[in-house]
Amino acid sequence: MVIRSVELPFVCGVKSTLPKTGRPEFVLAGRSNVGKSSFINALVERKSFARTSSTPGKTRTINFYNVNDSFYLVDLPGYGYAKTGPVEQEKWDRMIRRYLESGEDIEEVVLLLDARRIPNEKDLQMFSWILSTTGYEPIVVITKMDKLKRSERAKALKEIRAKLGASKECMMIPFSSETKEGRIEFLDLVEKILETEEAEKEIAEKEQEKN
Ligand SMILES: Nc1nc2c(ncn2[C@@H]2O[C@H](COP(=O)(O)OP(=O)(O)OP(=O)(O)O)[C@@H](O)[C@H]2O)c(=O)[nH]1
Ligand SMILES: [Mg+2]
Repeated sequence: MVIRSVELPFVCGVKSTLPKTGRPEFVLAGRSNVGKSSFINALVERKSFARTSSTPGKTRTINFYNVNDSFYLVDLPGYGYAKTGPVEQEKWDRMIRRYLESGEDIEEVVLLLDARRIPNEKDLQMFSWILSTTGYEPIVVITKMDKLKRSERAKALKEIRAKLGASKECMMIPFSSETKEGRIEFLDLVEKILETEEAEKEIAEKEQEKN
């Protein structure tokens, strides 16, 4: 997929009304500092389009990135970061839940996990919450793969999959925003999903014409 354009038309705070984008949305969920915003930058090949930081808690709004006028990448604030205190954290968690539960255009939820860490309680909760809310396992993206030695890769991926209790079919993409590993794979997957979506729409429209 060639990235022709990227825009950030909607930025939502805790109390904002969520936009109706009318395009398939790919939502990025994950712990603070896991690399959600960096993932977006790597995908669209813009060094700092989405703001990133080495201190957790950088993204504090829901940001809707319009890519090619064809789909959205949605950057969420990270969960599990409580520097601002439990009250603020609870507000964010509620905002994220509200969006994930009611977002009509959500096509896929992508759960990002750090290659160097065994998923914690929050990650496991998120995984099973996504499964029960959407009916599907999320696409799992394993970030910061560049931090692992070659010899550690297979073991790390296996351990994460086991801890999640993910099915064999659950997509797990090793990724690095440094080396761009996994970029093409993820974009190809998005393309395939969009094509399937298009084909299904056409079939539905033809069926409707018949009736
Ligand atoms: N080496 C390496 N560092 C990464 C990678 N992805 C992100 N980082 C670094 O990790 C830190 C956090 O990245 P962000 O993209 O801001 O993380 P985030 O998930 O958006 O964080 P919040 O907005 O706080 O939820 C930054 O210092 C990034 O440079 C990666 O693939 N490899
Ligand atoms: Mg961020």
